[in-house]
Amino acid sequence: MTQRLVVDPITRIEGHLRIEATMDGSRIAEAYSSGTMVRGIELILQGRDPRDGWAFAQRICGVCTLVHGMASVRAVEDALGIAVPANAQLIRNLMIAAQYVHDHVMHFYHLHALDWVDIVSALNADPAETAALAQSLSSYPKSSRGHFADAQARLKAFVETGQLGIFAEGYWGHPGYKLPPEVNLLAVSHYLDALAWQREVVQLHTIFGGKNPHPNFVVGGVPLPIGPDTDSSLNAERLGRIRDIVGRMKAFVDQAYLPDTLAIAGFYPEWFAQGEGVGNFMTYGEFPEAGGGWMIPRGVILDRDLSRIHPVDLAAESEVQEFAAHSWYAYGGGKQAGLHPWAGETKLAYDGPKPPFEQLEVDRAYSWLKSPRWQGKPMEVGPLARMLMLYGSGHAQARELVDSSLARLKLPVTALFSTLGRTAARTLETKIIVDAMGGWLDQLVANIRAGDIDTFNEARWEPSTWPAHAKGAGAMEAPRGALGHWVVIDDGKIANYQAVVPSTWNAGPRDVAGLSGPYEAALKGHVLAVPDQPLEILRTIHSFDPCIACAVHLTGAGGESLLELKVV
Ligand code: NFE
Ligand code: MG
Repeated sequence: MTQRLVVDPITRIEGHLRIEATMDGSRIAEAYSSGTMVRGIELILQGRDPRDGWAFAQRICGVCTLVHGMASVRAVEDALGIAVPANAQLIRNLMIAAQYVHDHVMHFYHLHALDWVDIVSALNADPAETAALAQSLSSYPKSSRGHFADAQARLKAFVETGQLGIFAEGYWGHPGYKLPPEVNLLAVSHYLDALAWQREVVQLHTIFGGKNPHPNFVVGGVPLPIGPDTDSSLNAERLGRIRDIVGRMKAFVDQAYLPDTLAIAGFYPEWFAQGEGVGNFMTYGEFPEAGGGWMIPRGVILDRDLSRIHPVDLAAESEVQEFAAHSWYAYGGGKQAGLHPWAGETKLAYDGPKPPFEQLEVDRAYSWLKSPRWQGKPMEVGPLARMLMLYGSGHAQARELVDSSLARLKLPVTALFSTLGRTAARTLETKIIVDAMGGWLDQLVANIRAGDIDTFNEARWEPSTWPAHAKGAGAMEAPRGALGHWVVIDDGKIANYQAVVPSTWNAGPRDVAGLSGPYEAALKGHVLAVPDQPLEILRTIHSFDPCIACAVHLTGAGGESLLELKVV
């Protein structure tokens, strides 16, 4: 048995991810990505009313809390030919955008920053110098010496009691940490500020969708009437609160998230030259525009060639397929086939070693994730794919943001194909999306003023109006990337339901041809400075913002109990 480095669990992610790596000295020769948790939501959906599907599908995840609801209603609307009123589309855009801004800021400060920020070093910072640095970077108001001294005191209290709590297992003092103490303190302080900020921004979902996480949707629109002054409708007072929340989102992105990303990235230029992945990128498109198309286009980029964007057809059997050659599923009558999601299967068949085990059987099956492919090729999805699509298609703000950020960091555009390129792309797309929110809100208000208060299309609500057999594909860009739900409806009920999810594209195992997906490809070649503190693996894996709960859409102590899901 070849000895392997095992990192399990990868922390500061959503879900359960294990990375194994064969080493060539201190260099990663081959990496293996395994989702170690299985769920059964695609099975739970079978037999249900398609109008209810979103409420079940949305429970796939608690981080990207609305995206599976959104993809589900779009899949059913596609199957039944339902058009969505303009106001509902604008409200959906605002809700999706709020999800992005919240999720990306939280990822940066609470999940990813500690790969670059040594919180113990922040104890040695001079709060006055930190304040001077912060004030030189932006107009963020919480930049006084006193604010940083308070943040440092809170941190010190943690450390002195020996209770670093959620910070306890960090690799503090690892030679890979390069930030001066003052930058570390700045980031730690914004980590704490972002915790408070997110409590306010989720209120956008509670106003438009009743609650967060998991706001409400409806097939055919949004379940929110627009009306003057009732407690349950969208009125002038609530629109005013939405505008206030959008302003708070934008202020934090402009004054903290964007400047912090660039300031921290500037200390790690070598991370703009490694961790790329597969070199192919895919988007499904998002933020539908009134005249058709999307703000972020749909397409595929192959081999880094930004001059050519290939079209993507979600209904074409030969384009999006999932393979299970190295997954714990029985599949397609054999393990070699790739299945389009309308014909997709979820048949659990664990045949791996009995846990706890030393290492995965990587020549056989080693993950609960499948391996999605586009025309047989692995694709990276997510913020980097979207920024490349915007950049390649000539989006003016994207060009300006990418070019000016890279110029400031003295890096070429090829630096995007990297670990920190991915992280920077996430920040830059947040800026583009938060800036677009004001325009959608203005449009919504203008429609209402002009007398259009329609938020729901009831034309095909009754199952008696549906065809006996229908198929639909619902796509969206979730924060982590291209998300598709494929539904087959027979006689008014869901006959088959398949979700092919961003983290499945990025974190899936090798395919039938032995080709790695983005996580595995991105880790290959990393050199570990301290092999029992694999900080480098965390940096690159976190740059994708994993969500394995989504990717393997009840864990039991024994695999046998999982079969009970089939009879729900
Ligand atoms: Ni559970 Fe998700 C997003 C979706 S994951 S977080 O974004 O879809 O890959
Ligand atoms: Mg699936």
